[in-house]
Amino acid sequence: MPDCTLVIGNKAYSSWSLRPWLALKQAGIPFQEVVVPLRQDATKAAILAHNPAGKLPVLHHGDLVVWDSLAICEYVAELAPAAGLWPADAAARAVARSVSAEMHAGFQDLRRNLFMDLKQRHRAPDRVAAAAADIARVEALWADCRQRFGAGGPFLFGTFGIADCMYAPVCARLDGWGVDLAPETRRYVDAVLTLPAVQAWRAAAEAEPWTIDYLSL
Ligand SMILES: N[C@@H](CCC(=O)N[C@@H](CS)C(=O)NCC(=O)O)C(=O)O
Repeated sequence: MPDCTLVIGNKAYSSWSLRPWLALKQAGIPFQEVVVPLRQDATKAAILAHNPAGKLPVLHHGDLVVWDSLAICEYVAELAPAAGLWPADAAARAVARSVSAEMHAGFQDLRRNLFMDLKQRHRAPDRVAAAAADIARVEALWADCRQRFGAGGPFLFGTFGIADCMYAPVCARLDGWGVDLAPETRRYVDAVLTLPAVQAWRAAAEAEPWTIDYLSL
């Protein structure tokens, strides 16, 4: 297999980067990683050197360039079909794709107010309130997936998959901002956050030298 390199933003803040990184790790595909620190003078030029679309993450696999978190996750699923990153059942797979796309395209209030910050925990009831409708939708969505498709394990569709990659940063946000959660939501959040790969990402994030104060931006 040609060399695989995933270019990502700082692990403490780059929620989009966590998603395909987790897919690669869970699929057992070896890859190099390059971290481009966000919000520095050289950031834009550094990203453009890796991805003409100007965003991270981007995957380089030999000569192939794949950008956008969900497109990379899809590619990883094709590289490693045995990893079962999409459910085998067509109906479950269609719902898994729907919930992944909903995350990819939506939840702006949650993303804007409860940004991912793995360097510190925040308490801001006003921000949680501003994201309340998105949080309610996420909890309902997860409960529905777990109830209909989750019998085979602790994840949205039982075993770990791309839908879980897409929501892993949401788990970190809900946990990091101290959001009150239904017990079943808490169980799912804990299942994701205690995955060894997620813990490894968090440890690397905590060790990063860069700090961004998003509250003051
Ligand atoms: N829809 C894109 C979003 C990517 C994105 O917004 N990435 C941020 C980092 S988390 C970025 O590249 N920011 C740098 C910039 O916009 O200059 C994806 O899913 O990959």
